[in-house]
Amino acid sequence: MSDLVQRFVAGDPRALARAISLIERQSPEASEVLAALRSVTRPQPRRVGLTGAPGAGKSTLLAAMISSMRKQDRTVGVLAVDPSSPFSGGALLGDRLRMHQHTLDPGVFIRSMGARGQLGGLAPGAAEVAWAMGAHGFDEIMIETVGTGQSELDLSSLADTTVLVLNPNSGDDIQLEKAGIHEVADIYVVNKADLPGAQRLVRDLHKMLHLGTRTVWQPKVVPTVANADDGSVDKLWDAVAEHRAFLDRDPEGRKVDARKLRQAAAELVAARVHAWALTEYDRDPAYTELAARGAPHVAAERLLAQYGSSDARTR
Ligand SMILES: Nc1nc2c(ncn2[C@@H]2O[C@H](COP(=O)(O)OP(=O)(O)OP(=O)(O)O)[C@@H](O)[C@H]2O)c(=O)[nH]1
Ligand SMILES: [Mg+2]
Repeated sequence: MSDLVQRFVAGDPRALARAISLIERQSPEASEVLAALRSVTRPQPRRVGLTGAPGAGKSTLLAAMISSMRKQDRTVGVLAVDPSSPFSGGALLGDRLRMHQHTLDPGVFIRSMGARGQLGGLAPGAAEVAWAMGAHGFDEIMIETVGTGQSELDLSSLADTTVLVLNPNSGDDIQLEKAGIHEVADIYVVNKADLPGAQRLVRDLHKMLHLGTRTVWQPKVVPTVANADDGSVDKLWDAVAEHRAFLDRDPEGRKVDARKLRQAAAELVAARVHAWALTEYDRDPAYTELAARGAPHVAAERLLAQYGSSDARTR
């Protein structure tokens, strides 16, 4: 076993930080370390993902959720993914995290990642980083990301329980109409419930969710005031616990997991075809000419037909 793996398994936080850096740099050593860890570490803890519009209160909520776990002596690993930032690193987003009270607590590990220009989705490597935190032995893994449409989908394939953070009177009703949003969240939080309009949004959400097609898990709606100690955050943890019990108990719950996996797999395929199409464009000027003549869809059809032949994929 390499020295790094040994220190990682012994619980050295610097070994975790080092492993994460290797993953972020997509270093070949990262795959070796991850493979070695897979055989020696305990089963992964469940993950909670928080998403929502900028300023919805995700970080404030996260900090309050961490406090609530720390009172029970549970350790927490946090991954904050900012799809709008090309930067990664430990401290960069730290100021924005509103988690100062946790940064000196050895029972809490906080890491930020940028997204490096992936179509609005999560950073490549985010899944491995979350896994590495779980392997390191934290009791809870929490992931925060700003909602961009794509990032919610990515998050729902990364998290076991996806929490969508909404606010009263913030145009979220329009946001709710967006395709896909209905499907991805397991829990809807109406944060800033101290502001007017909260009850209305809670009611609208209940209406919307009952009209929804989802029959397997009936999503919860939880009002919270993240910056007040009013017990609402504990209610959110109760909802998370209910969802986890559902995942454990209900064989139908597996369908939800299968849906998430299917989503993740489809995105991987899309990313690969996208990369392939770009190299094909470079290789054959005919595609660029087609696109320049205002016929990118024709170029797309040809590319897809081309992709269907196996020699194209291995080229
Ligand atoms: N009134 C009220 N304000 C809140 C509540 N929760 C958070 N805030 C405030 O909302 C602002 C944004 O909170 P953040 O936690 O930074 O929001 P965020 O969703 O993490 O923001 P980004 O990471 O920038 O997307 C801060 O000024 C918080 O103090 C709440 O329940 N009620
Ligand atoms: Mg934040």
